[in-house]
Amino acid sequence: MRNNALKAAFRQQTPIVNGWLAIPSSYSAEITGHQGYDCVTVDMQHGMIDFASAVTMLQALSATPATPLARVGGNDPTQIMRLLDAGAWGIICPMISTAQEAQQFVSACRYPPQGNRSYGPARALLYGGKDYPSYANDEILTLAMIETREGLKNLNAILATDGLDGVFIGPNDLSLTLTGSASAESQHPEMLAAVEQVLAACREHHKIAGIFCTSGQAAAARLTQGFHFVTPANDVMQLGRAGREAVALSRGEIPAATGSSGY
Ligand code: 3PY
Ligand code: MG
Repeated sequence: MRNNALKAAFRQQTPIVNGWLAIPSSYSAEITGHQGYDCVTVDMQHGMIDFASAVTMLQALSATPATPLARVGGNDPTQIMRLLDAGAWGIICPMISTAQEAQQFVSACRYPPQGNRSYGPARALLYGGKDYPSYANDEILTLAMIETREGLKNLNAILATDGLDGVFIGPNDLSLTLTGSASAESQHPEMLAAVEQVLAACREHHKIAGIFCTSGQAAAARLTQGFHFVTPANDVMQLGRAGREAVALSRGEIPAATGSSGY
């Protein structure tokens, strides 16, 4: 049995730092997995990653200390099933706006009787061991993304979903819907209130509060604020930033400031 270290970390109130991969490369995944992240997410929503690449990335991650996760493109039971079969130890599902959607998401991650995941654990058996089917329902992490006005309105009902481990704020989408402009570190009063609302609701329901951030500094501030699960930018943002900095330093210039969405 392979315990999900992220669930244990949450029980012990240890912060979880999550890497985020949008570049379809097993080599990038392997490098990222060795940098000290608690977990690394393969992004099938906005990343350039197809299923074949995701499998090689999950394979690469499973040779590192990081727990492999995937963000799916949508609340699609078939994609969720295939990524779990491929060895993802948790799923982040975007755009969850109602309790019914949260229930559908969690069901797709759980074998009967708790859910309706079809049986065929394939690579999950190689990563988790032969007894995977008997413990997968307890160990697979489920995080619903809160990034719509409706999701915020239904937050308590979403968090009450049995088997849901927590929520993950998509700050670009949430600020887009609340304020009309996408910004991962928005200081708009409505966005600040929304973030506090999510934190308070997670405390009340004893569930994980996660959020995407644009940098390590921003992630540190979110942990201080009370989040348990932070993503300090993705591989594209980090590569772009490192490149800009190298060029600017080479030319003796000051590195350009990053945009509001972090890219
Ligand atoms: C958002 O900020 O909306 C996200 O989905 C982060 O990846
Ligand atoms: Mg989003």
